Amino acid sequence: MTFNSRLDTESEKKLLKLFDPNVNFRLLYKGSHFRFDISKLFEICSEQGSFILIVYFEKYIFGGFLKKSLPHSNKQVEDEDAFVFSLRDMDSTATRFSVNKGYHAFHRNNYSISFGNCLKVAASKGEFHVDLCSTCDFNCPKWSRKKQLCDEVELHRVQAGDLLPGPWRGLPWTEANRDELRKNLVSYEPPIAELTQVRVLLLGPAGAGKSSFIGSIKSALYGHIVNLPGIGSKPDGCIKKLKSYPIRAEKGGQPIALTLCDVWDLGDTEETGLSLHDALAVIKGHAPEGYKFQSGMPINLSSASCCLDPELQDKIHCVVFVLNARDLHSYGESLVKMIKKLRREISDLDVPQLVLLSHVDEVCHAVNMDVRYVYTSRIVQKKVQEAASLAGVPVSFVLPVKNYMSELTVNRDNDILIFSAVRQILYAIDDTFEV
Ligand SMILES: Nc1nc2c(ncn2[C@@H]2O[C@H](COP(=O)(O)OP(=O)(O)OP(=O)(O)O)[C@@H](O)[C@H]2O)c(=O)[nH]1
Ligand SMILES: [Mg+2]
Repeated sequence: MTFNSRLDTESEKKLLKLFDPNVNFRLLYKGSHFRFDISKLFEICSEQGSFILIVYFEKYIFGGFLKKSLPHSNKQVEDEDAFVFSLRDMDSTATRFSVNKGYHAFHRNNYSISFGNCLKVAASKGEFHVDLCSTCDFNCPKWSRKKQLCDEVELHRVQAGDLLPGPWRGLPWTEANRDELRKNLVSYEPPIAELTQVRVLLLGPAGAGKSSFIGSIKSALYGHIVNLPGIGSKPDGCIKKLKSYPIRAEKGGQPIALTLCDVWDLGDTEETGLSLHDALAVIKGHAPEGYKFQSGMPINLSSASCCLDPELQDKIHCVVFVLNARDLHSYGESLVKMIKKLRREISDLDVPQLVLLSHVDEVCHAVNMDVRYVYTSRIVQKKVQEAASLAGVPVSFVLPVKNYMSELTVNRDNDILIFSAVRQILYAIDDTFEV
């Protein structure tokens, strides 16, 4: 029988921040599921390794962490790593109070469990009552509640998380690498003399992060966050026309040799969003800048605004499928079919194709805390494999990124991840022209 934690994602993230990035929680016991039977808690949770006990009130969460296991029998446990914590609905972070040296961190008997004298949960007649006291055994939380009935009690194992012993792709997270990647992008020269610019088209479902990626490249280059209009505005606000974004090294400066092109999203069904016909027209360079796409109205190539015989510089030189790591599993069959059809057609045009996997910060807690874990994360690795199989490309063609979104400032490591994705795109273009 399964049961879900009462802990919402935001609160879980806040609690996880109390720990090393490489841990996660696994729910073992939920009071309401077991009729608040404490003997069941002991039966299920004893000797299961490090754990947190969480006590829920309407607007507060309290709890304690023990690095050692919950003991099988009644006894006291010494644990220098133990702490108690609190989190209120409106708090931006959870607060942790470490055990003071020399005090017993934990104690259990048949009817109760206690973190020092600070937090005690006692069972009586199918209910759990909680005592919270301000004592000196745990670094002085200002707590005071006596025999208060709580809404829920949960015990979660705190277990080794999802980081691999070493990265599955190497990327130096240094200032020097950031500068080098930036310099190489800014001084990039297209592989053949005929081209002054390479044009990269971003294709993907709504909300995948296409516009955000363009904003992120600009942000990393300018050194401050650039929010493009239309980012995240759903559903009608999304861009429905062909829009090219020349990239500049500095705000207002000369464009570098890279232009990114944004279009209408690939729809969930055959009838919605950018059609195969229109996508190919853009890639072949027939669609004029600003062309407005409409459902059921394919681009008329013989219209005056269309370019029947485009030059190489008007065409797309690399297609990047942007997919959202969080939504991969829910992409519909017709979207997947569309991507595969597009892939086949684009391959016939000898245009390189890559997959940009965005939102990786939302699938892995460690990456959310620190983007440098991106290539050590087992979860991201799995998502990259899923994206590769969805799009039918080798795993090495999938580039995980975390776009800038709610941040106010850029940071070195995220710049490195964004720049390194751009570097792979430029390599793919160079390699294609070389053969
Ligand atoms: N956490 C997180 N959020 C992201 C990331 N990339 C984009 N977002 C958010 O996802 C939402 C959609 O991003 P957009 O860039 O507008 O997506 P889009 O592909 O341009 O979507 P349409 O224009 O509607 O097709 C926005 O709220 C972004 O802030 C990412 O890497 N991580
Ligand atoms: Mg967009």
